[in-house]
Amino acid sequence: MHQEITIKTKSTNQIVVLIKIMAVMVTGVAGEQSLSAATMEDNPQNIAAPAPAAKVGYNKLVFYDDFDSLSTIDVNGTEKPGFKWYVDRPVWGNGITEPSAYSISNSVLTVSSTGNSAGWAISSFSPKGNVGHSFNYGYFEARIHFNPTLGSTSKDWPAWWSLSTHHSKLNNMDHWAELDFFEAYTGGHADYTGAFVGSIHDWADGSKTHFQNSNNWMPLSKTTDFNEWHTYGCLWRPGEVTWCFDEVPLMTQTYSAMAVPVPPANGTTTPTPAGAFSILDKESEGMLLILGSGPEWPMYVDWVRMAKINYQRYLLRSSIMDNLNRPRFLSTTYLRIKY
Ligand SMILES: [Ca+2]
Repeated sequence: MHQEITIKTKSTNQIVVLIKIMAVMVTGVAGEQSLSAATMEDNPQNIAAPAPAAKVGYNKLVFYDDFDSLSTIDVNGTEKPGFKWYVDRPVWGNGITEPSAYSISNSVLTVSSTGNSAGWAISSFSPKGNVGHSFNYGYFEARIHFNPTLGSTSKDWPAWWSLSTHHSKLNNMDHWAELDFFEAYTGGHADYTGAFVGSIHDWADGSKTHFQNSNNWMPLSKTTDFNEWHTYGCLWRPGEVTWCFDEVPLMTQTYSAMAVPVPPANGTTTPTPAGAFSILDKESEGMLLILGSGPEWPMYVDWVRMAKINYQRYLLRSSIMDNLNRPRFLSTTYLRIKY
């Protein structure tokens, strides 16, 4: 899917109207949610976008954490703005993730969970505080290692994933999406097989209706050493998700509101209905990012990166106001949104 919009104007009145349109388009089409200026400033400009992202023009890093200190984590559970990671859990979860479940040493995050949290330890958004960062579309990547022999010891497993922010905040059970970038999936207290498990979940009707991509289970090479660093990535564009291991594409799921997804899904009804998975692109509040595992099975994370199209300059330009609080545009301007 490809969309390009170009608007040119010359009159001041037109520009004011356009600025309002741009604000809607930037949040609604480009889909960035709640990204604070502080976070963007924290992103080192000299780090290139990951290759699978740059290849499709997602060349702007908009969320980044090298885990150099705990200062990016809301360790006190304030649920206030200013952090990249929060420790409260979705509204149906009890308590917060305790400090024993995460630590940082030598620029590496060790993360597990406090238990009974479905692998949710820290999240880019605070569901209870209603602050943080959620995303629509982009390339999501983490550099991770873990011990693959601990599967049988643990109810949960290393996971780097995302969930509907709206659902996490309100526990709305009508219809919501989950996008799992990578799971060392075991199902609980079982050996890890060495597969890259990457999934889209289309949940509805209080979980009674569920579709999941049928190609979500991709065995990796038998020689893969999970104790070594690897990158686990997921490229999400409108109607298309591709999972990547060490930046090499593994599998792709396409979908649309009007057609049966390709490949067809596994789920509660067969054949797969048209429109399955398209809920992912309709999440108005975006998806929050989650890192976690079981208490017995820690996951080590060097960094997290998230890249998407470079539209920041439009946000910056539309935020320049004169002393009467009018947007300042003195010359011809144009808007281009491309994805
Ligand atoms: Ca690091």
